[in-house]
Amino acid sequence: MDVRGLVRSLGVVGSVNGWRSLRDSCRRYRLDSRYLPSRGAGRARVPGTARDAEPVPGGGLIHFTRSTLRVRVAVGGAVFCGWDGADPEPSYGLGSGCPEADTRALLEPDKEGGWRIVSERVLVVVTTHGAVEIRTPGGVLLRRDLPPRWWDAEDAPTGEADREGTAESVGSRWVLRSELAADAALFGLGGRAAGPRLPQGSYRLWNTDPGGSFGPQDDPLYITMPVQTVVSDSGCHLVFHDCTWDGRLMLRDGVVGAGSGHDHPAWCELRMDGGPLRYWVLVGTPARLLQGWTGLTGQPALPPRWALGHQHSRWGFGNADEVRRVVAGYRVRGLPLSALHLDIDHYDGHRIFTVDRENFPDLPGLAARLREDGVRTVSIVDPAAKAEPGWEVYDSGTRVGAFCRDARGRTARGTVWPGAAVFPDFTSPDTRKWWSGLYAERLAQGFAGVWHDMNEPTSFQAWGDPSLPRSTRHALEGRGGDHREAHNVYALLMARAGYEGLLELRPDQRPFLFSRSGWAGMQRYGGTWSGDVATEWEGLRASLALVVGLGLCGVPYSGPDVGGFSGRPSPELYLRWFQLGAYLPFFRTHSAIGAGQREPWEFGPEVLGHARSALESRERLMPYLYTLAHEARRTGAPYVRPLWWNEPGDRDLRGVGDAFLLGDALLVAPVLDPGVVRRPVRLPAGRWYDRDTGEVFEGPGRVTVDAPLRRIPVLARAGSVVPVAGPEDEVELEVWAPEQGRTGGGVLLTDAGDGWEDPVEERFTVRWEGDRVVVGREGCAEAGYGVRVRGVGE
Ligand code: NBV
Repeated sequence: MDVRGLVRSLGVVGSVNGWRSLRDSCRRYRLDSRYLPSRGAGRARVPGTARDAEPVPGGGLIHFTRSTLRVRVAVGGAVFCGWDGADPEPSYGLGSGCPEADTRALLEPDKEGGWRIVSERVLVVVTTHGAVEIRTPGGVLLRRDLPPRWWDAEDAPTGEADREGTAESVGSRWVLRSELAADAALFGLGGRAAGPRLPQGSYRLWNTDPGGSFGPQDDPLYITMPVQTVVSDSGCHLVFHDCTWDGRLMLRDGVVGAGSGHDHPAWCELRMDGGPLRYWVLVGTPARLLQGWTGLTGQPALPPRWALGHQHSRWGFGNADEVRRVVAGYRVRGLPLSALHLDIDHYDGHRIFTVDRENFPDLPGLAARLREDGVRTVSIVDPAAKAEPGWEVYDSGTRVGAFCRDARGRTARGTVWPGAAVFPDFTSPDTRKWWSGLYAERLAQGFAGVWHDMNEPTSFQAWGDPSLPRSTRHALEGRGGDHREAHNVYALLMARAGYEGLLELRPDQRPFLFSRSGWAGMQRYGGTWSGDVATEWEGLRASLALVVGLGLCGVPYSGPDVGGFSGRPSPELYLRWFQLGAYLPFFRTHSAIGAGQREPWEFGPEVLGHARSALESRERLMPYLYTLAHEARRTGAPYVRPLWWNEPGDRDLRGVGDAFLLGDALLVAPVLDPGVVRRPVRLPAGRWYDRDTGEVFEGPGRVTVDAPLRRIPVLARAGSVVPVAGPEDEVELEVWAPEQGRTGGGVLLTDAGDGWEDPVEERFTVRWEGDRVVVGREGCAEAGYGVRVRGVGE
């Protein structure tokens, strides 16, 4: 038994819930061992030898003695590979179904004996034994998937739902090993604290609440995704294994020029507990990969403009007076605040979609008054509902059959904050519809957005996985199945229900939603945040890793609990976290109950002064950040990008985890260690200016930059145009002189800040005219905005 888990369940969640979770763990053991099929070791099945192939639109079906492989290239260049009859659909990952086939892609016999599918952006070679090679159109090898192996399920489950005769499939376990270039660096797999470049090791694909707070060594976390971006000298590619089941990826680095001078390839091996063996591959530059990926899984939701401002939260505000006091604290000090978040302590007895009327007697009134000061309110929403007959949410959910059932067909119960709790089955369209309607209550309370928590889903357990039993039944859109298949998409589908609900209830406004857990495609509905990151320097580093890694998985809007979730940060740690947060898309201070306050004035006058400058820098950058939000929606390019984004061939940049690009124009080098006032920065190619001092740095290479306590280094790329907010909130252009003989440019996207109108796009050009830097706007001679040219004679 996991002692940490037991202590946690008996202590932290209160002794009644502690004993409950002990009982839950025993019940889970009984249910899972009785109703889940046992898995013997058995002999693995492999595809055998290729017999023949038949062309189909976009590719072909290649028949082996013991399996079939479908290869299909879609318009836009994404390649689908499906073994053993696996089709692209149904899929929870794909945004709007399977893209059309690119009928120009051709199936041909390969001269080595196998088959090849030739298309515009990628060449797929299938060998006679079932290895699949992904090559550039010119033939350079990017990835070789060895023939897969399957272990077919021996026993069918004996659960209730199977007697109902659903079309449920009992997945076979499978293993797929892939060889990658010797210099390959791997990114992604969801939110991984050890990243952004994933060190060799083993990564589980099972959304997990780590319990307590986490640091870089904790894995897996709340969001796992079978999505990898691989960067190597020979090119970049992205692979999405579209399988929601539990699994594990083993990763081994390669060795360049090992021993005898030969390279040892890097490799990874994916082992899945079930589900279809199917995957998508995209090939191209990082920008192309993200464009293709969000083309496949959906455009990122555009946050309303206010969601890019500073937001503040705390678990334990306690009552309306405390909320008013905190907001007034921001106001009297002249500190900008965009939103205030209410955690579970505003609920009535931990019941979701309720309000504690004693401590928050008039929440709509409070929200309206805050709104007059420009502060929105955001509400936490947990999925688990108190199992309490007579309470409307429980009763209405029961009436529509919204809650998950256990393997015996009884309503599945777990333990969360309200004690005994039931869990909506978001894999059922009826449940989603019912759940969507519940958000009307939140809107009536004056909330402008929602924050989904505990949706891995978490159910306290005395030991083992803190979630529902794996034998728990799910609708899976009518196909039927169990929690092994539904667990990883639980939060994704909760987000879908929440997003659709908000959209239907308030069609003129963009839903603002962010979710702790999720899966491939979650960007369609909103963003995410770090979860309970530890209040330590290591936690600060991990929170940046998460944001960069998630961006490469198509989720551009995220950020950490500034200051860390647990414990009280030192003033220096708080300040450095705050300074980093000011350059991340989601900028929110938050803390655990009892972990002290995170308001900027709680750490002394010096920190307050520097936090104020960080807030001012954030406000000034709003036009740029909002442009990046629109670009993320249009192109999938995250606001926060790794330094290798434009130069994946620069190996030195691939391992950088302490700096990032914010859009194309800026490079942010936060301070992630104590006592640091100067720090090294690995620069991408080109000229860079310190945005504060104007000091010039030349890349590529390593330079040292000043990082005094009052600011973190932010460098601007030569030739860039950064739209910023002037003193009256009017847009100004901050223009950085291009290198002599070079040109530059930038873009500004503006709209009403909410709603669905297309943005106005303005493109700027920058060039030298003699010894003057001239800024123009496409279609006009003049820039049309106030221009401040920097980097000339500073
Ligand atoms: O709702 C309370 C917390 C919340 O403050 C935090 O942000 C979430 O990540 N929540 C987790 C549940 C309690 C965790 C101990």
